[in-house]
Amino acid sequence: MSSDTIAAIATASGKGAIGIVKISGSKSHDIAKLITGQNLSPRLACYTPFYNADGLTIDHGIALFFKGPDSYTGEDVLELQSHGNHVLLDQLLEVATHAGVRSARPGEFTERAFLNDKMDLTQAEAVSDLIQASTADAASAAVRSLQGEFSKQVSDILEQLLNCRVYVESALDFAEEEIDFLKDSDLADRFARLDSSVTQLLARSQEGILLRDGISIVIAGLPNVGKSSLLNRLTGEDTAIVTDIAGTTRDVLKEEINIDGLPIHIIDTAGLRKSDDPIEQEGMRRARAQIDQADRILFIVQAGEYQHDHYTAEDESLLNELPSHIPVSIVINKADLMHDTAKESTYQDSILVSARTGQGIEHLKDHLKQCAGFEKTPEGALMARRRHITALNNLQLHIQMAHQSLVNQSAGEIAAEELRLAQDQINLITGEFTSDDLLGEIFSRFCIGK
Ligand SMILES: Nc1nc2c(ncn2[C@@H]2O[C@H](COP(=O)(O)OP(=O)(O)OP(=O)(O)O)[C@@H](O)[C@H]2O)c(=O)[nH]1
Ligand SMILES: [Mg+2]
Repeated sequence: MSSDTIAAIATASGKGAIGIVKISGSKSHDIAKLITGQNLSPRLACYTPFYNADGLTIDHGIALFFKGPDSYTGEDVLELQSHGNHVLLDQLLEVATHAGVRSARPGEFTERAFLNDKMDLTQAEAVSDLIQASTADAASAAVRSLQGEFSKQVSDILEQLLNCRVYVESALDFAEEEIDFLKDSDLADRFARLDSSVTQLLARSQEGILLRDGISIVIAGLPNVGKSSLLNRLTGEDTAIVTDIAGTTRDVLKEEINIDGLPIHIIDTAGLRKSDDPIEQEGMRRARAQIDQADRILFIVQAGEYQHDHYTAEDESLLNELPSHIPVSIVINKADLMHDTAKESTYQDSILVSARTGQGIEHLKDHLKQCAGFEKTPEGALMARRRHITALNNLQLHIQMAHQSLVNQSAGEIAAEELRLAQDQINLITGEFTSDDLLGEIFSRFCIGK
């Protein structure tokens, strides 16, 4: 348990009805006495005057004392609810500081909760994800993980894995019977179940990550093809300037929409063409910088009146210049200008829309969802981190290798080793083997006071 006591303002900065100061550590009870003038009973809300460091009453509010280990951090915790004014809150903090309490680092309360076994690492990370969640779906996924659903799935996988390990290792102890024993169909079932549990957890976690991070889409193409009009149509707002003058957009415009809970960061850029205008050149440089970082490029071309004249030679050469590692969706805009006969023909690899009339926009949204691999799992998304996905993928590989070495080579020793490596991956997720550096990195991304 940490020896020093920490304090922070837990509410967002600015003025509000209520502001909260949180203190955790062995000095919490003494600080409560200094600030309220009384000995607080645990878990009893106490309406009391608050005194500053000079002993003057600065406010009346609620003080709550939690005796460790029955608290958020597992230590003695004091929560002071005053009016939400930082001048007041700062004075409350000052009393604590004078008594030798130091300011908490970002995420330090939750870090202590983790170190004192109040929650595991995935739950601690879910706290931060819940605070940051920008959609209701992302928040639900974070709550599921915070309530331990992710951890429960992981421990279920661990149990199954241990089962397989015991089975394989005990087979090794009976070397003569090894081959038959390891080829037992019951063992194959166990491996299959384990594999499918990992697959299911991966799907739910990937959905959670998508709900939190979304995907970023850059709208690119020649000038005047309707990129900004498409941005406006997708967001339903009149954000970008649209004119019939080629080279209207110069700045990079960023907007966010969500499609069935999937956040999509849409970036409108300057049309790409040869130009001597230094402002337009800078716009194009910025456009290309955005393109390089996108998850996907929406390459817009203008519909020709007839089917065969959609792509100009300029479109083609621009398309060939795009970075090859970023996936591209070709969107043919201005469908309303097309001849009826051309509309009837379908274009396999491209999406036909009209930013003006809204035609094809729903189809485009479905396409984006599909490209992102966004599928709602029946059990619900679980908030997770990319490192969890990496660990789960590695875990699955080790399990598959173990199974193969049993089936193909009857190599029990190798299988046992693979299963041991698989277990290391689980320990990485739960935080059992996590290095201090990684812990520092994880908690530093929290807000102060949590
Ligand atoms: N008929 C029709 N006109 C459109 C459509 N989309 C855009 N336009 C028109 O095409 C012209 C150019 O539209 P913008 O959205 O400014 O095109 P842009 O690609 O952003 O152009 P730059 O910013 O110059 O690169 C405007 O006159 C729009 O009204 C569409 O779906 N149908
Ligand atoms: Mg534009």
